[in-house]
Amino acid sequence: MTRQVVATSPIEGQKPGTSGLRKKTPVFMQPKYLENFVQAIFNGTGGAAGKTYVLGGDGRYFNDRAAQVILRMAAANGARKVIIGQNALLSTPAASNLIRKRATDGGIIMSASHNPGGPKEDFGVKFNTANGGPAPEGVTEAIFAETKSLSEYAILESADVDLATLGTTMLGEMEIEVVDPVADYAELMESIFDFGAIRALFASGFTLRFDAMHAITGPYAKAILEETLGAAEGSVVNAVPSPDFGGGHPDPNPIWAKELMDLMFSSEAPDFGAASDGDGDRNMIVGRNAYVTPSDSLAVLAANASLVPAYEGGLKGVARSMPTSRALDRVAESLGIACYETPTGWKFFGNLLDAGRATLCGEESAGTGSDHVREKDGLWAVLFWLNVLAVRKQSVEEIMADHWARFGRNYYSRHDYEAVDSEAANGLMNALRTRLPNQPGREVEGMVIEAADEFAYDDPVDGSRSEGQGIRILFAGGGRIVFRLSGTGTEGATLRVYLEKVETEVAALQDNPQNALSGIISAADKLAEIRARTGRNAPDVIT
Ligand code: G16
Repeated sequence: MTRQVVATSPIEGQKPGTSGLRKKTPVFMQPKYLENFVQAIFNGTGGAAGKTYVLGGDGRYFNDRAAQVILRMAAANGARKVIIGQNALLSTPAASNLIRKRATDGGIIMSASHNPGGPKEDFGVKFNTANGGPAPEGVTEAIFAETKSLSEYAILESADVDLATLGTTMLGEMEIEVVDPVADYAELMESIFDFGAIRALFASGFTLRFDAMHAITGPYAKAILEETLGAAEGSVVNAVPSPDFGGGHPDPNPIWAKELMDLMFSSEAPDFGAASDGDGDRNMIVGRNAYVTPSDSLAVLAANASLVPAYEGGLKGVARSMPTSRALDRVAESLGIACYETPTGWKFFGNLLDAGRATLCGEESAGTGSDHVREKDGLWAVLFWLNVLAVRKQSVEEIMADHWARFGRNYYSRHDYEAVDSEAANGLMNALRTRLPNQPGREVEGMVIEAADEFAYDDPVDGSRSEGQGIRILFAGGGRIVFRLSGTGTEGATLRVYLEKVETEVAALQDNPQNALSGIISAADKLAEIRARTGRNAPDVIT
């Protein structure tokens, strides 16, 4: 087993985005591409010598090969130990839990989340720090800086490590512990929720369909929902993770989880439907005839948190990403707790959670979580809903109607224009930016613009400032449009248009969101000249 120091040179474009480095798989598989980025992670975080890391991924194509490379590089860089999920599998929240529970120095997660996987699809690598959360911007900037000056990387020459067998082995001087990916996570869930109440719910005949979308949550959901909580066998579908997610797009939203949506709106619908994504941090909640938007789900969970054992003492505060609807703000107001508004990206919640300022966090992009880990957590959100349903003994539809009647409804939708020409997308954003000062007071589609700005965030804990986080147009009466370019796409630019309108009239609470938002939707096109600048007549994805 020899340690090799391989000469290399910087590779362009290794800048981590919203959540780590995501590229097309063939890009990641190019000679030295993965190696350069992994060496940059080690160099940018003070070296690997003597450190302990967690390693795992969502099982997508190249996950197994990348894991072997990362292990050999960690060993060659002097790491003390790597704790790795069996067969290099770990859901993102399970990885976050292990990083915290075992008090490690951080972890490397191999995933491109909800993006499709396969030889021609997407792959990704991200570094999480010792708190279990995605590296904050200061760290990702240091890693990026390393990618631009790298001249060599270190790797051990060795045979593949057996990752199928649980237990401890050595790779050179480094210890490798292969762990059951599910066990610690399942234990954590049991410490948070009222498993007795959920068990009783299933025993009473309550039915569920959980769509794991051929991705990582299959084994977790089978073990927890079916084997521990007593959901009928077969309630978890598409439960075997596959390297290309069964050829699908493992993004739990009404478009990509259409089969589940169709079922939930049919006469065969079970009581509750849910789905998670490629790496298990996103969730979709849908009741019988009732799709719950991620923003509404976050608000409902906050309003009902006292029904869950871990949160019955009250929430310290809540946080949402800026484009997430402001339904949460009204719940926070009624609870008399702070509601923080952060830029898009789970990494921005880390400081608030660590400082004990927030207990629950969430994003419109199907992410909800709490201070139990430092990632969003798909299955946790599903269990939270089940706990609430078990206690309230109402349907999802009834819970939503009740919530809107109490707090009003924030009609909400996101329109995505994918793989848009990057120049056109930047041109659209620049034009909006230039016109910002002239917007207040302007009338569009019968609505008056009250304020317009580009969101910047001053972290209240460490004082860091993040600029250029989305353009906001705020209308009198609570309507809002946000324009942002995605930081997770791997092809061209993805323009995200976030649309919101507040309704408090009881008679108008049950409308179709696209209908309720029609004025806001045409205002967005007028303000940003979407059709003219992108050449698109309609969004690719509406959530
Ligand atoms: C990642 C981040 C989320 C973010 C989402 C969308 O989610 O962790 O915080 O909201 O991307 O980001 P963007 O709008 O920049 O594409 P995931 O599930 O992909 O890790």
